[in-house]
Amino acid sequence: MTNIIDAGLVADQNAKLEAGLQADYEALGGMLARRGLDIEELTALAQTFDVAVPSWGAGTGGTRFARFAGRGEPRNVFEKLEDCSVINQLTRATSGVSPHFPWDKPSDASELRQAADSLGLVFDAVNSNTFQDQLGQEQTYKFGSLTAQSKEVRAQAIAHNIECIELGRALGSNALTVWVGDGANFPGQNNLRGSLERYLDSMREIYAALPDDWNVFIEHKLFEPAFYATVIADWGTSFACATELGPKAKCLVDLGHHAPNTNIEMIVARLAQFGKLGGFHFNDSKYGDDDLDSGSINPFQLFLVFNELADASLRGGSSFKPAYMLDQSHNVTDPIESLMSSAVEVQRAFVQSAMVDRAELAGLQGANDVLNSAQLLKRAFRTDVSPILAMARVRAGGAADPVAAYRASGYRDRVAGLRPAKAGASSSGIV
Ligand code: AOS
Ligand code: ZN
Ligand code: ZN
Repeated sequence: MTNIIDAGLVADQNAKLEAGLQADYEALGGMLARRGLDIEELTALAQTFDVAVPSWGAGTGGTRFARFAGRGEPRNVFEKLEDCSVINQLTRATSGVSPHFPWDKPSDASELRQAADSLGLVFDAVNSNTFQDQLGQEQTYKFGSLTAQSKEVRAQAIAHNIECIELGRALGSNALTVWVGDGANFPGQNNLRGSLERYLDSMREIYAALPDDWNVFIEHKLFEPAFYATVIADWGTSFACATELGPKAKCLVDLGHHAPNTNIEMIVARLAQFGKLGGFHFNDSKYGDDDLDSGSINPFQLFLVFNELADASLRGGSSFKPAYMLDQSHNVTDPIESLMSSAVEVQRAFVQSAMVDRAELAGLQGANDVLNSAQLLKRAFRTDVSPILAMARVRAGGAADPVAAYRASGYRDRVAGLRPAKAGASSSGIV
């Protein structure tokens, strides 16, 4: 595997932090032992964690008002892969890349797969894009895609999704994520039931093109760009459609796609209970689909989501394997730094949730000991597992402090020289 960041530099950076890390790790280990937890088991568990990085996240996002380009942004999918590889090299927790078509459409899929492979990366779920028009495209998605009134528009959107499956297949992926912004901006614009009927008809054709070992993930979102009525607005609609379509169709939960204060962990529990939890787009939000860095606003919510996942995996065993992806938009930070930090935050919630003694929790719940049930969760959430995460990275060849190592490497300056700034609009205004 090609290391983009010099391995010697990472080792030097780690050496500077080694004594402190060791001391913190031992102190934490002692504290956990008094709770009956083995720090080595938790570190080994942390090393199993993997969350895919969205290819579009490597560039600076934007809002509907403006996009302020970052330095050295990747200009094509190969450069996106290089950035993703830096993220994985330093965090050792992001071996997958989730590509978006046609933004990342390769002229030669095997060359792209080879490039990913040489960087130690694999392709995760592929994403279709029928929420914007591409240059030279015959039909417009202005009035919808898979749910459009026009048969020709729907046919084009279906064909695009099928092409995504074919590309994904050549890249070694095994899932297609479908998010459509289709819906209405005005009451009366669409027949609400008719739109969903057309969605299902279109999705049936896409579903029929799935290889045997593939899944299709239905991603719901409350609003935007349809501000009055989005066709796939909530988990109920997503669940109903996934159920209609069949076993390969599952629901994808993007943490930013709910009304404020929605109990997302309960949605996760419901979908897991009925075998329809396909995966996640992790991010954080304060108001709407803000696409802020994971864990930056509401880390307790992230922890509670993982608490449900821990429960589901205990019940479901190894067959319970939802796909983890980040889906963020970075407007004011270096995307590589944000994605590394987010991967670590999601991994943190994963490890913290493993520290909850589930038998003890069940006992407290059974005894209606409400206060101690809540405290049990809080105790895990309040425990700073940073030394475990750092140790897991170091042992796997990553960086004790990924952002510090990244800055010390001068990677951004280097690529800024090689990749001239790209003027104009975002490749992804919507994330
Ligand atoms: C849109 O809001 C969704 O989060 C999608 O996942 C979207 O396709 C992706 O973020 C790329 O723009
Ligand atoms: Zn998303
Ligand atoms: Zn979104």
